[in-house]
Amino acid sequence: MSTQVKSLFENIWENYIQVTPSAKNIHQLLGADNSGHDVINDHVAYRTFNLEKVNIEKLAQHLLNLGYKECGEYHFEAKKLYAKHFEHADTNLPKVFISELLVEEFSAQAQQIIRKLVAQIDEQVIAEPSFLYAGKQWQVSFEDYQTLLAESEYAAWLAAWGYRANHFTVSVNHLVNFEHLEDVNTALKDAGFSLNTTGGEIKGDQSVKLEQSSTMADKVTVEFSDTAAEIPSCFYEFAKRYPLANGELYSGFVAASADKIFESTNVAA
Ligand code: OOG
Ligand code: NI
Repeated sequence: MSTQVKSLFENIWENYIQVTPSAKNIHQLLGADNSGHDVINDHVAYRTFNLEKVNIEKLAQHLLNLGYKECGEYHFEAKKLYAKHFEHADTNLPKVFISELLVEEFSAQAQQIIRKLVAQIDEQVIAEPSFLYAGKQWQVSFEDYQTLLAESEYAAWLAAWGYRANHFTVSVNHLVNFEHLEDVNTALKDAGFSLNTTGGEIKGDQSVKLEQSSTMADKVTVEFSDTAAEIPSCFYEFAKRYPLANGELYSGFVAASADKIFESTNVAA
Protein backbone atom coordinates (compact mmCIF):
# COMPACT_ATOMS: atom_id res chain seq x y z
CA MET A 1 0.00 0.00 0.00
CA SER A 2 1.16 3.53 -0.65
CA THR A 3 3.39 4.87 2.10
CA GLN A 4 1.41 8.10 2.13
CA VAL A 5 -1.86 6.36 3.05
CA LYS A 6 -0.04 4.05 5.44
CA SER A 7 1.52 6.91 7.37
CA LEU A 8 -1.81 8.76 7.43
CA PHE A 9 -3.48 5.79 9.16
CA GLU A 10 -0.49 5.40 11.51
CA ASN A 11 -0.99 9.01 12.59
CA ILE A 12 -4.75 8.49 12.96
CA TRP A 13 -4.05 5.40 15.11
CA GLU A 14 -1.53 7.22 17.35
CA ASN A 15 -4.01 10.02 17.92
CA TYR A 16 -6.81 7.51 18.67
CA ILE A 17 -4.85 5.46 21.24
CA GLN A 18 -3.87 8.63 23.11
CA VAL A 19 -7.48 8.85 24.29
CA THR A 20 -8.41 5.15 24.03
CA PRO A 21 -6.16 3.26 26.49
CA SER A 22 -8.13 0.02 26.06
CA ALA A 23 -7.32 -0.22 22.33
CA LYS A 24 -3.82 -1.67 22.83
CA ASN A 25 -5.12 -4.24 25.32
CA ILE A 26 -7.81 -5.31 22.86
CA HIS A 27 -5.17 -5.79 20.14
CA GLN A 28 -3.16 -8.01 22.47
CA LEU A 29 -6.24 -9.98 23.46
CA LEU A 30 -7.35 -10.77 19.90
CA GLY A 31 -4.03 -10.98 18.03
CA ALA A 32 -2.91 -14.59 17.47
CA ASP A 33 0.56 -14.15 18.98
CA ASN A 34 -0.75 -11.55 21.43
CA SER A 35 1.43 -8.88 19.81
CA GLY A 36 -1.56 -7.41 17.98
CA HIS A 37 0.35 -7.32 14.70
CA ASP A 38 -2.08 -9.58 12.91
CA VAL A 39 -5.14 -7.43 13.66
CA ILE A 40 -6.54 -6.02 10.40
CA ASN A 41 -8.51 -2.77 10.55
CA ASP A 42 -11.85 -2.95 8.67
CA HIS A 43 -12.70 0.75 8.97
CA VAL A 44 -12.49 3.97 10.95
CA ALA A 45 -15.26 6.52 11.48
CA TYR A 46 -15.42 10.32 11.69
CA ARG A 47 -18.05 12.75 12.93
CA THR A 48 -18.60 16.32 11.82
CA PHE A 49 -21.19 19.06 11.39
CA ASN A 50 -22.93 19.63 8.02
CA LEU A 51 -21.80 23.29 7.99
CA GLU A 52 -20.06 24.17 4.69
CA LYS A 53 -16.71 24.82 6.39
CA VAL A 54 -16.34 21.29 7.83
CA ASN A 55 -18.94 19.06 6.13
CA ILE A 56 -18.38 15.45 4.95
CA GLU A 57 -16.87 16.71 1.69
CA LYS A 58 -14.14 18.64 3.55
CA LEU A 59 -12.94 15.53 5.39
CA ALA A 60 -13.47 13.27 2.38
CA GLN A 61 -11.31 15.44 0.11
CA HIS A 62 -8.19 14.16 1.88
CA LEU A 63 -9.24 10.57 1.15
CA LEU A 64 -10.22 11.28 -2.47
CA ASN A 65 -6.74 12.79 -2.94
CA LEU A 66 -5.29 9.41 -1.91
CA GLY A 67 -7.45 7.39 -4.30
CA TYR A 68 -10.48 6.66 -2.14
CA LYS A 69 -13.93 6.63 -3.81
CA GLU A 70 -17.35 7.52 -2.43
CA CYS A 71 -19.41 4.31 -2.18
CA GLY A 72 -22.58 4.50 -0.10
CA GLU A 73 -24.85 6.90 1.77
CA TYR A 74 -26.95 6.48 4.90
CA HIS A 75 -29.71 8.43 6.67
CA PHE A 76 -30.37 8.50 10.42
CA GLU A 77 -33.60 10.43 10.90
CA ALA A 78 -34.02 10.17 14.67
CA LYS A 79 -30.40 11.14 15.40
CA LYS A 80 -30.52 13.84 12.66
CA LEU A 81 -27.41 12.53 10.89
CA TYR A 82 -26.34 11.80 7.34
CA ALA A 83 -23.34 9.65 6.37
CA LYS A 84 -21.26 8.40 3.46
CA HIS A 85 -18.63 5.69 3.25
CA PHE A 86 -15.44 5.60 1.22
CA GLU A 87 -13.34 2.72 -0.10
CA HIS A 88 -9.94 2.37 -1.74
CA ALA A 89 -9.24 0.11 -4.75
CA ASP A 90 -6.56 -1.48 -2.54
CA THR A 91 -8.90 -3.52 -0.34
CA ASN A 92 -6.14 -3.90 2.26
CA LEU A 93 -6.76 -0.27 3.15
CA PRO A 94 -9.47 0.49 5.72
CA LYS A 95 -12.87 1.76 4.65
CA VAL A 96 -13.86 5.15 6.10
CA PHE A 97 -17.34 6.05 7.40
CA ILE A 98 -18.03 9.80 7.75
CA SER A 99 -21.22 11.18 9.26
CA GLU A 100 -22.42 14.75 9.74
CA LEU A 101 -24.93 16.32 12.14
CA LEU A 102 -27.82 18.11 10.43
CA VAL A 103 -27.24 21.33 12.38
CA GLU A 104 -30.31 23.20 11.09
CA GLU A 105 -32.60 20.61 12.71
CA PHE A 106 -31.49 21.55 16.26
CA SER A 107 -32.62 24.32 18.65
CA ALA A 108 -31.46 27.90 18.10
CA GLN A 109 -29.34 27.58 21.27
CA ALA A 110 -27.57 24.41 20.12
CA GLN A 111 -27.01 25.87 16.64
CA GLN A 112 -25.46 28.97 18.15
CA ILE A 113 -23.01 26.90 20.22
CA ILE A 114 -22.07 24.76 17.20
CA ARG A 115 -21.55 27.77 14.90
CA LYS A 116 -19.36 29.37 17.60
CA LEU A 117 -17.15 26.24 17.71
CA VAL A 118 -16.80 25.90 13.94
CA ALA A 119 -15.99 29.63 13.57
CA GLN A 120 -12.84 29.04 15.68
CA ILE A 121 -11.25 26.53 13.26
CA ASP A 122 -8.36 27.77 11.14
CA GLU A 123 -9.17 27.11 7.43
CA GLN A 124 -5.54 26.04 6.93
CA VAL A 125 -5.98 23.17 9.40
CA ILE A 126 -9.00 21.87 7.45
CA ALA A 127 -7.03 21.95 4.19
CA GLU A 128 -4.25 19.65 5.46
CA PRO A 129 -4.50 15.82 5.57
CA SER A 130 -3.54 16.08 9.26
CA PHE A 131 -7.07 17.46 9.80
CA LEU A 132 -8.03 13.76 10.08
CA TYR A 133 -6.09 13.53 13.35
CA ALA A 134 -6.22 17.17 14.45
CA GLY A 135 -8.58 16.67 17.41
CA LYS A 136 -10.62 19.50 18.88
CA GLN A 137 -9.99 22.82 17.10
CA TRP A 138 -11.92 25.10 19.47
CA GLN A 139 -12.45 26.13 23.08
CA VAL A 140 -15.64 24.69 24.55
CA SER A 141 -17.06 25.02 28.06
CA PHE A 142 -18.48 22.09 30.04
CA GLU A 143 -21.69 24.11 30.24
CA ASP A 144 -22.00 24.21 26.43
CA TYR A 145 -21.05 20.50 26.27
CA GLN A 146 -23.96 19.73 28.60
CA THR A 147 -26.37 21.94 26.66
CA LEU A 148 -25.50 20.00 23.50
CA LEU A 149 -25.71 16.69 25.37
CA ALA A 150 -29.34 17.36 26.25
CA GLU A 151 -30.16 17.44 22.52
CA SER A 152 -27.61 15.10 20.95
CA GLU A 153 -25.00 12.72 22.41
CA TYR A 154 -23.28 12.97 19.01
CA ALA A 155 -23.06 16.78 19.06
CA ALA A 156 -21.65 16.76 22.60
CA TRP A 157 -19.05 14.10 21.76
CA LEU A 158 -17.95 16.03 18.68
CA ALA A 159 -17.70 19.29 20.65
CA ALA A 160 -15.43 17.57 23.18
CA TRP A 161 -13.24 15.51 20.81
CA GLY A 162 -13.29 17.12 17.38
CA TYR A 163 -11.55 15.59 14.38
CA ARG A 164 -10.19 12.13 15.13
CA ALA A 165 -11.22 8.54 14.40
CA ASN A 166 -13.93 7.73 16.97
CA HIS A 167 -13.21 4.02 16.49
CA PHE A 168 -11.02 1.50 14.73
CA THR A 169 -12.58 -1.85 13.78
CA VAL A 170 -11.14 -5.34 14.12
CA SER A 171 -11.84 -7.41 10.99
CA VAL A 172 -13.09 -10.67 12.53
CA ASN A 173 -12.72 -12.37 9.11
CA HIS A 174 -8.95 -11.92 9.42
CA LEU A 175 -8.53 -13.07 13.04
CA VAL A 176 -6.55 -16.29 13.39
CA ASN A 177 -7.86 -17.31 16.83
CA PHE A 178 -11.56 -16.53 16.32
CA GLU A 179 -14.17 -17.38 13.71
CA HIS A 180 -17.41 -16.15 15.31
CA LEU A 181 -18.20 -12.64 16.52
CA GLU A 182 -19.95 -14.17 19.53
CA ASP A 183 -16.65 -15.74 20.66
CA VAL A 184 -14.85 -12.40 20.24
CA ASN A 185 -17.52 -10.81 22.43
CA THR A 186 -17.11 -13.51 25.10
CA ALA A 187 -13.32 -13.02 25.15
CA LEU A 188 -13.81 -9.25 25.52
CA LYS A 189 -16.30 -9.61 28.37
CA ASP A 190 -14.12 -12.21 30.14
CA ALA A 191 -11.28 -9.67 29.97
CA GLY A 192 -13.52 -7.04 31.62
CA PHE A 193 -14.54 -4.87 28.66
CA SER A 194 -18.12 -3.63 28.53
CA LEU A 195 -19.97 -4.02 25.25
CA ASN A 196 -22.59 -1.80 23.64
CA THR A 197 -25.82 -3.72 24.27
CA THR A 198 -28.25 -1.41 22.42
CA GLY A 199 -30.36 -3.73 20.25
CA GLY A 200 -28.33 -6.73 21.49
CA GLU A 201 -24.56 -7.25 21.57
CA ILE A 202 -24.48 -8.27 17.90
CA LYS A 203 -25.94 -5.83 15.38
CA GLY A 204 -26.95 -7.29 12.00
CA ASP A 205 -26.73 -10.90 10.81
CA GLN A 206 -25.82 -12.98 7.80
CA SER A 207 -28.91 -11.79 5.89
CA VAL A 208 -27.55 -8.20 5.80
CA LYS A 209 -24.00 -9.53 5.19
CA LEU A 210 -22.52 -7.76 8.20
CA GLU A 211 -22.37 -8.51 11.93
CA GLN A 212 -20.98 -5.86 14.27
CA SER A 213 -20.32 -5.36 17.97
CA SER A 214 -18.44 -2.69 19.89
CA THR A 215 -17.07 -1.78 23.29
CA MET A 216 -18.48 1.15 25.19
CA ALA A 217 -16.09 4.09 24.84
CA ASP A 218 -13.28 4.55 27.38
CA LYS A 219 -13.83 7.33 29.93
CA VAL A 220 -11.18 10.05 29.94
CA THR A 221 -10.78 13.40 31.70
CA VAL A 222 -11.13 16.39 29.37
CA GLU A 223 -10.08 19.95 30.20
CA PHE A 224 -13.01 22.12 29.16
CA SER A 225 -12.56 25.90 29.17
CA ASP A 226 -14.33 26.22 32.54
CA THR A 227 -13.69 22.89 34.30
CA ALA A 228 -12.37 19.36 33.82
CA ALA A 229 -14.74 16.39 33.53
CA GLU A 230 -14.55 12.67 32.81
CA ILE A 231 -16.48 11.79 29.64
CA PRO A 232 -16.63 9.00 27.01
CA SER A 233 -13.79 9.15 24.45
CA CYS A 234 -13.44 6.51 21.72
CA PHE A 235 -14.36 2.82 21.36
CA TYR A 236 -13.39 -0.33 19.45
CA GLU A 237 -15.61 -2.13 16.96
CA PHE A 238 -15.58 -5.75 15.70
CA ALA A 239 -16.98 -6.61 12.28
CA LYS A 240 -17.59 -9.86 10.46
CA ARG A 241 -18.46 -9.58 6.76
CA TYR A 242 -20.23 -12.21 4.65
CA PRO A 243 -19.79 -12.89 0.91
CA LEU A 244 -22.20 -11.67 -1.75
CA ALA A 245 -23.41 -13.92 -4.59
CA ASN A 246 -20.25 -13.01 -6.56
CA GLY A 247 -18.06 -14.38 -3.76
CA GLU A 248 -16.73 -10.97 -2.67
CA LEU A 249 -17.24 -9.88 0.92
CA TYR A 250 -19.93 -7.22 1.41
CA SER A 251 -18.04 -3.93 1.82
CA GLY A 252 -20.82 -1.51 2.78
CA PHE A 253 -22.47 -0.57 6.07
CA VAL A 254 -25.96 -1.26 7.46
CA ALA A 255 -27.89 1.82 8.61
CA ALA A 256 -30.00 -0.01 11.22
CA SER A 257 -26.82 -1.37 12.84
CA ALA A 258 -24.82 1.85 12.51
CA ASP A 259 -27.67 3.65 14.30
CA LYS A 260 -26.87 1.54 17.39
CA ILE A 261 -23.06 1.66 17.03
CA PHE A 262 -23.28 5.47 17.37
CA GLU A 263 -24.46 4.89 20.95
CA SER A 264 -21.08 3.43 21.96
CA THR A 265 -20.09 6.96 23.04
CA ASN A 266 -23.25 7.62 25.07
CA VAL A 267 -22.69 9.14 28.49
CA ALA A 268 -25.26 7.19 30.52
CA ALA A 269 -24.23 3.56 30.24
C1 OOG B 1 -20.20 5.69 13.52
C2 OOG B 1 -21.25 4.62 13.76
C3 OOG B 1 -21.46 3.73 12.55
C4 OOG B 1 -20.63 1.45 11.68
O1 OOG B 1 -19.67 0.69 11.50
O2 OOG B 1 -21.79 1.14 11.35
C5 OOG B 1 -20.35 2.76 12.32
C6 OOG B 1 -19.95 6.57 14.71
O3 OOG B 1 -20.15 6.15 15.85
O4 OOG B 1 -19.57 7.72 14.48
O5 OOG B 1 -19.22 2.95 12.64
NI1 NI C 1 -17.98 1.36 12.57
